[in-house]
Amino acid sequence: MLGAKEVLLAEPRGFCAGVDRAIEIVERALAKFGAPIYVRHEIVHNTFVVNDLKAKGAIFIEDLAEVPPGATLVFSAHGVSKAVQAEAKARGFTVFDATCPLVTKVHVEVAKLAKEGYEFLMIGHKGHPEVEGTMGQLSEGIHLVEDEADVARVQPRQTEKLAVVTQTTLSVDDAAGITAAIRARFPQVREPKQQDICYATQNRQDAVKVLAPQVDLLIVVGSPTSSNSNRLRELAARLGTPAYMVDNAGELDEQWFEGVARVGLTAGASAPEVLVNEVIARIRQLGAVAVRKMDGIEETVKFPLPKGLKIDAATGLEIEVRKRPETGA
Ligand code: 0K2
Ligand code: SF4
Repeated sequence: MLGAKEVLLAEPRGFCAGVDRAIEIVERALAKFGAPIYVRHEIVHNTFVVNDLKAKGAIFIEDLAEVPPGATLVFSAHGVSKAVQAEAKARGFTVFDATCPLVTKVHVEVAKLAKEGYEFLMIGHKGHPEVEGTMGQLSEGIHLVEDEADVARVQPRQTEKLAVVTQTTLSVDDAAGITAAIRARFPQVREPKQQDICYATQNRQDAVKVLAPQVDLLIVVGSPTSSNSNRLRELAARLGTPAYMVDNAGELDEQWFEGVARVGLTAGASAPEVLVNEVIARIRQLGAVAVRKMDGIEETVKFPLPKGLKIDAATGLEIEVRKRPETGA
């Protein structure tokens, strides 16, 4: 017994609509076409999810050169560049695109504004697959800025038509600071009508802002590669609450709980609830006697599956999505 008395669960936490959809696309592709199904990059950045799908017959690759002719290929939730799309098409794979529709929305905006002559500053983390996918919508004219120092350095070719886009899973506060620096240097810059940081990222960070001051310790369930999960841990630490991110319950360290009365618990958008439950069970072993859910907003967002993977649960038959006949009414 190390003193942890109560666990407070963040609300909302865990899977978002884009992650739900991406995993379901791989599972349905496996059910429809059989193993193996090739997936470009981890479908979402979670070790448990990836291992579970591997066991069911998914093969995760980074380079399309590893995919054999005639294969079925799924693009991860983070999206891909135009070059990757073109290569998959040229090689004739059956492709299902699990890019989150909120990432695709950013791709569409980039393509539309580029046609109008815009150049872009993209706020994001270098090397992240979503950044590679969004920047790869254009062959030139999109510049990555990771922080305010990059904003001071960047040299767009022109500043008349300059737009900001961002990765969807950034720290809301950091992105606001970087955007303010961009605005100060390029006052005429065009900002997204609705910010590109998605509802799930925003909601999970808002919940941590409420939760962190009420607890002595915050645990985030998430994998090291998950941008949005890292941002949750970082946010709690910035608010002065000791915070750790764990991939599973086995990574919890007893020493963290010494003298701790209240433990906050949340999960990144790619972390399944089963791992949260295992963490709760372990914290109970360490002395927690109660688990309480915070109040928080309920998320109802749901994204449709791609054509060709919609199956009626009752009949097991594929649902054909038909356009309503023109009635002239
Ligand atoms: O937070 P990340 O962008 O690194 O991605 P995941 O941890 O896989 O979460 C799902 C978000 C995918 C796209 O936005
Ligand atoms: Fe989509 Fe946001 Fe989830 Fe990423 S974190 S998959 S952008 S809903």
